Amino acid sequence: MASILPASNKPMRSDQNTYVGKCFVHVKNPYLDSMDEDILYHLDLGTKTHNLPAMFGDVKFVCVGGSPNRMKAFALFMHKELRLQDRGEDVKDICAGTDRYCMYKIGPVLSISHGMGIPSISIMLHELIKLLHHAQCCDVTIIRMGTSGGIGVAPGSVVITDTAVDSFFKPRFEQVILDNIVTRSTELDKELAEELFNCSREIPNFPTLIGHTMCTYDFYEGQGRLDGALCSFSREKKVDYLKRAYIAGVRNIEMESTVFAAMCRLCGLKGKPFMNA
Ligand code: R2B
Repeated sequence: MASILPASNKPMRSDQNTYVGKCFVHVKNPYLDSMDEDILYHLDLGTKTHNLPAMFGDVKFVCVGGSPNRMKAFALFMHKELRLQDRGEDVKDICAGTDRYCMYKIGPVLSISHGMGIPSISIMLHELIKLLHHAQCCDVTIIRMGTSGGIGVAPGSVVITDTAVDSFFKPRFEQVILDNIVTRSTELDKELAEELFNCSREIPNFPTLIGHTMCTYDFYEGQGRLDGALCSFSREKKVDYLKRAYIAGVRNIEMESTVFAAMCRLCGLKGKPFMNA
């Protein structure tokens, strides 16, 4: 890699995001290059205060999940699996200066929490994508490992998402930009889904399937729950909706997958939500 870096230490790229077969993480913001400093507010990192290429340049896998405790547990698990030399207790929260998200780096793996819902994961993804871009990371795979509600699957099953769909069962994410709605595709990497599925088959008693994941804006009314503070539909309407979701190929419901799929796709990250239903 070093031999293809020009003196500026910025990789030369044959187009916006590739160089000799490598896929860089790219941003689509013409203003960023002219900024003197990029502060990643919610990660407590920045281009002037931190040497991002030295800290993160070797990252190949990013695993994200809602809860900070779960992502710390995953980091410790990865530390054990990768048999790293340093002690597990040395796994430190890189974002400890903020209580918005937590982040752990274990060799080439980053483990990051994203909170609940589209707005929360979207803020984290903007800053994560800029971080990976500034760090000149290439060929990065990102996986969301989350909890979800299963539809017509055995409790505890793992659903590997092939397509993230919205509440109308459509493979799209509608981003409000100023006062416009911009529709973005939520297609995910099919090969990665197959690869993960094949891995799951090597593990005994690990019920896993590939299916669509529906992403809602809300945990209660949006997911047909009868126990929220507000509920204006009948049990029959709920069951009818969930049946139609099942027929459309939906096997689980959560609250982050559409924006995750849309943003990762636009910025050159091979992405996949992977969830426990
Ligand atoms: C799954 O679980 C959370 C709600 O309880 C939300 O983040 C999601 O997608």
